[in-house]
Amino acid sequence: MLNFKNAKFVTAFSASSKPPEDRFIEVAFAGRSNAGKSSSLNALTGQNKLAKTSSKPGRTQQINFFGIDEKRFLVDLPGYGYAAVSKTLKEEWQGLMEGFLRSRQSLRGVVIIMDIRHPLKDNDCQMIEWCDERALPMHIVLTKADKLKKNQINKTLFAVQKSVQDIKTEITVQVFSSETKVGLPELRAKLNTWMNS
Ligand SMILES: Nc1nc2c(ncn2[C@@H]2O[C@H](COP(=O)(O)OP(=O)(O)O)[C@@H](O)[C@H]2O)c(=O)[nH]1
Ligand SMILES: [Mg+2]
Repeated sequence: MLNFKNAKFVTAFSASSKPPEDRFIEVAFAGRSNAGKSSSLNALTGQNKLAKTSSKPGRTQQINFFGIDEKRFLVDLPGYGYAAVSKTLKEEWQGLMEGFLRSRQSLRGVVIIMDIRHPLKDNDCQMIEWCDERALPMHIVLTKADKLKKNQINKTLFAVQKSVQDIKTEITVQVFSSETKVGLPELRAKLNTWMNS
């Protein structure tokens, strides 16, 4: 079992710098701004300040690498879909993310974080398309489940599963909450499977 509590920041790169060596094992975390990506990375690693959480969306403008051991890395992709940023900045993010997702050989899978109250927005579907085009496995994490009642949670889970059922590439869906930690063992198990194979 991987010890995610060992995770520490290693490096970052942006549109204007070079990515780190592409010869290890990586899982990327993607999601709309404010979906709860930083909080889920913090919950996963048991570190409250690993990935900055913020109620102000659109902050993370670079790709951050957190090392779990010498050859395994969690990759925090920039949040997308934040309306108040300029078109140029949006295009820059899009280019950075698309380039990374399409070409990165080290990637074993992509975790797509979605607010369970607002799943499968346009940008989420774009992510799924890029991953599907190169058969990169995906895991959708429906977070902030603590905000909904059980029947609403199940309804959304089934609806999202149904929406992605025709996708040929491996794609799984789970419920999560960084507040209550529901779904944390399931997320850990997924990452263990991806990063140990
Ligand atoms: N109730 C609840 N709030 C959450 C959860 N995850 C994140 N949040 C809140 O949602 C906001 C955005 O979270 P953050 O992790 O910074 O989102 P990011 O932009 O995707 O990295 C913050 O105010 C968090 O406290 C969750 O599981 N439950
Ligand atoms: Mg964040």
